[in-house]
Amino acid sequence: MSTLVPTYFSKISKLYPAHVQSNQTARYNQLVETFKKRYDGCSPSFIARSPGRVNLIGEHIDYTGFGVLPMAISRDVLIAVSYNDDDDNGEIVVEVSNMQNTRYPDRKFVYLGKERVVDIENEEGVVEWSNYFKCGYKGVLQHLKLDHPKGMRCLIDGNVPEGSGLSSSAAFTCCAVLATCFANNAQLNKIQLTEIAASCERFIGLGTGNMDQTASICSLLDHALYVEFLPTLTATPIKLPFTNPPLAFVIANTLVKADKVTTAPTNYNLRVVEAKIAAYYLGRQLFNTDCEILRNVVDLYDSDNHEKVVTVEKLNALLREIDRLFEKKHEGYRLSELSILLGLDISEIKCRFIGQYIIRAETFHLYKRAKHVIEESLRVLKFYEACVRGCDADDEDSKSEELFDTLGKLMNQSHISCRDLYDCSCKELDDLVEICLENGAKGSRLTGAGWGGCTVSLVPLNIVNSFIRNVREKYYQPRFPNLSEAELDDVIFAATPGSGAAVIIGL
Ligand code: NG1
Ligand code: MG
Repeated sequence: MSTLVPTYFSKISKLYPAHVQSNQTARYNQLVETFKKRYDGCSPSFIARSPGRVNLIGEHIDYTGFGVLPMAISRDVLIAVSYNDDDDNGEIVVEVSNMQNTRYPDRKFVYLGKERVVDIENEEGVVEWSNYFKCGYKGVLQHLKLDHPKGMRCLIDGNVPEGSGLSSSAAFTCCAVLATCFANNAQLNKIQLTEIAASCERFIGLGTGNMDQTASICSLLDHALYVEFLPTLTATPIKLPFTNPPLAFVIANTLVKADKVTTAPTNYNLRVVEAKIAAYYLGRQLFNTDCEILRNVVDLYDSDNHEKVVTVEKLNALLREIDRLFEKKHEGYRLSELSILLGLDISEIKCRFIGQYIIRAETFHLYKRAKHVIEESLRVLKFYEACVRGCDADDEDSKSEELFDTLGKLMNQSHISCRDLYDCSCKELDDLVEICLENGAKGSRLTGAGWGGCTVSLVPLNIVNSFIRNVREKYYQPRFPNLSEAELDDVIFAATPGSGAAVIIGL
């Protein structure tokens, strides 16, 4: 297995699949023109870009330490940057402006020194757009510890649909990381950039996994990315077996906005906490050891072996224990019951597992969350193997049919598990998945955090156009009759794997 750490300088022509090239050139030119207007005729010195991603399989398991399989898409965030002089008081100033500046008003802030860098205010229920920039900026400068970083003037253009499970937030923070690094001449490779980016969203109160940042930064054009987090972050580009059989991934947005920041206490952060508590309980019961994440429990199955490979056998062994050990399966545990189960005071539980996160929960579903995580990890292994096998296979029709079915089934099982065990689906996602399957998708599932946002469907290439037409008619027409053609192109589209983050100079 090769690990790729490509450098990040690139040309627009190398970043996007052929069918979206021409639009991109116009878009970059417009960004440069608007930059000049906004900043007194000054031209940007460089443009940083980082894409959104679609997760093909492996949902809600990155923060438990298991491998996932996303791919970057062509939708991305661009940040055009020029340098800024210190102001009259000698302060280092950063200005951020957005192409959509009626929705996202201009902001300006000053550098507050090596440790503090910049203050990020998080008001519950309010999303301040510039915080995503500040996150990346702060992450990089805390790492670099510069005495005098460069002042920056930035203009941002993003076209990843927001709150749709396509990682608009990671695309933005990753792009801010890259822009800040490059502005300050920092020599970091893509894995280092990813590690900084991955730790950044905590500044806005989210306990995120690292899948999105890795996909956004490390992806390679025409490849999906198999990402492993332990023992070290490894990003392996994999060819998708898609010329034979001819398959495509179609992304469809439910148009239910899944705003992860405001719903975190009952949704995303709660799942992170539940999965952590489940790991702790299993670690204590099975190995008499304190575990933080479920992957650590799996590793204990052969603690003598330093390789620590996740295998089907180990995952199956843990699954049997999960079924045996959790008495309360579908009703979950109240905090007082957890206290007895874990042998910890409520205050200890709060301090150890909840920490700085705000959580609102009546019951904690340890069984369902653990079962999903382990079964989903099994599906990722199978999906990965099927892709590798598919690329090696010769072109017999029977083999391609078999591959369709294998990948499709895994995606369907993933959706059902997200819906029934992880409780991260919603009615619209379930409806859309059903419509996609009824109209010829081989597999269909929610992608990203869930609770709204997008589905991803595996569709035979020869029916992609009719598939999109039918889903438009069955899902969008009755619910959103007023969507324009252009809007519809934005809510349902076929996606090919795009490239990861890059810096473009000399425009
Ligand atoms: P989205 O859907 O982009 O918010 C989130 C997490 C991922 C992963 C998925 C669920 C962030 C930045 N991303 O993605 O790390 O946990 O949910 O698989 O929080
Ligand atoms: Mg996100």
